[in-house]
Amino acid sequence: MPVELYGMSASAPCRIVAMTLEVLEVPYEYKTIDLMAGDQMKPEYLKINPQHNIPTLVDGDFAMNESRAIATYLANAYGKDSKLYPVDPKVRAVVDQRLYFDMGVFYKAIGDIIYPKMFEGKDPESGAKDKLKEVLGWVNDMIKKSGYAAGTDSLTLADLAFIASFSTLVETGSFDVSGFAELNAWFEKVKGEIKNYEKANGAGATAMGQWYKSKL
Ligand SMILES: N[C@@H](CCC(=O)N[C@@H](CS)C(=O)NCC(=O)O)C(=O)O
Repeated sequence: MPVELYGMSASAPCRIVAMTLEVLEVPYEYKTIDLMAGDQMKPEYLKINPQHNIPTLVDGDFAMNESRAIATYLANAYGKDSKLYPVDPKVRAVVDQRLYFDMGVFYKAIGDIIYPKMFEGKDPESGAKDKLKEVLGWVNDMIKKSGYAAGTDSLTLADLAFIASFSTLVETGSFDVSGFAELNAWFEKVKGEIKNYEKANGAGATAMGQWYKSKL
């Protein structure tokens, strides 16, 4: 039975998981959970994810949420020799650092720019743009070292998490990212290294961008 990914393509966390499945070439079935329709609160979904968020992964009798933890599970379970989640403790630690940073800092700073408008019809709080600029500078510096997010010589889960976040920001057009040269070069390069990029991330990021723009 193929693994099942419950989610929505507009959701950046869901796109991290979809890209991981594509890069690892794991067959999967995409089960759409439409947040606008309230699918996440249905009893059958709450059984597999009482936290009622997306994504959720179901692999046989095993179910879990939290996108970046799902990505590391998939790499451990299906990509044992893959460079996507390196086994060297220090290299893996840097990948993990990037994943936590993506959730708590990078995507957070992006959300602080786009979510107030999308969900509350408000402008971002003062200081949010300066914070995002600082965070983008850090991300640019991380990438500068080797052209990949974790300083490796090839794609890792850190790149998948960062591209889900960054593509969302770019598609909203809510922030001028042109000053971050290495980040933009990385974005163009890495898109071409992710199998079925458009299906797994590009289309969903565009949808998120259109949704944001519809609220302006
Ligand atoms: N840290 C979580 C965040 C998941 C998340 O916030 N998902 C949002 C959509 S992007 C959601 O499901 N919201 C609906 C809800 O929480 O009920 C992850 O990375 O998986």
